[in-house]
Amino acid sequence: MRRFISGNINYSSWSIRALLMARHVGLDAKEEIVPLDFPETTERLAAISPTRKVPLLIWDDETVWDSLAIIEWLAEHFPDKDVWPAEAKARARARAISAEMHSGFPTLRKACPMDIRSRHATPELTEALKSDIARIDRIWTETREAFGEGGPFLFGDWSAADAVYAPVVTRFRTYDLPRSDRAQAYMDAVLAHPLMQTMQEEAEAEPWGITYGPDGRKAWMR
Ligand SMILES: N[C@@H](CCC(=O)N[C@@H](CS)C(=O)NCC(=O)O)C(=O)O
Repeated sequence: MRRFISGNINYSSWSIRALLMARHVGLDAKEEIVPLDFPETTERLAAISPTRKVPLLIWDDETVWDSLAIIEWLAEHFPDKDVWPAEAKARARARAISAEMHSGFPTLRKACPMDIRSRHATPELTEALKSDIARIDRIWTETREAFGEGGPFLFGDWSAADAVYAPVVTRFRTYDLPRSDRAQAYMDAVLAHPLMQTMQEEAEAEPWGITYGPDGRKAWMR
């Protein structure tokens, strides 16, 4: 029995990174959503996830948690699906920029929580936020310049690196963050990808909302 458990498509950026790649490889798994920030959420997650977090891949008797670990699992089990770029230098760069996203950009994450279907005012562009934004713009433009010749994505064809940055692309759109023309062209390609179009539709259809207030996050039914 294979199950892929994620949080809300609209809000759970870690979930959609791994889910995009699960769908990219055609993973045959039952997709389930545990909506975040309801009173029962932690208990529901504790019953299945050692970290009480999503995403989570249950693969027969193996449980894999953490978005990057799931992506690596998919890369191992679907070697013909080009989860990472095929060429070694490109693959190394793809892993480096994905690890950088996974462990960094706390200011951007805090100031601009993912909310795919909504549009919000641009937050105050503090030096820390400007620095995160500039670094991301540089990652997109430099990677495309060095490796993107064969197509519109970071390494030409769609890869895990694009899935890792997809929630950042939607944040740039949601909060209308400043970006270069080349970053905009990359964003347009990501947002037009069929897997992203499907996620956009799913995010719009979800019945759950989350409000970010001074007392933390609160879930509600739309
Ligand atoms: N490093 C983890 C982060 C996972 C994470 O923080 N997931 C959030 C949702 S995006 C979560 O499950 N939160 C649990 C909760 O809010 O109760 C990964 O990459 O998968």
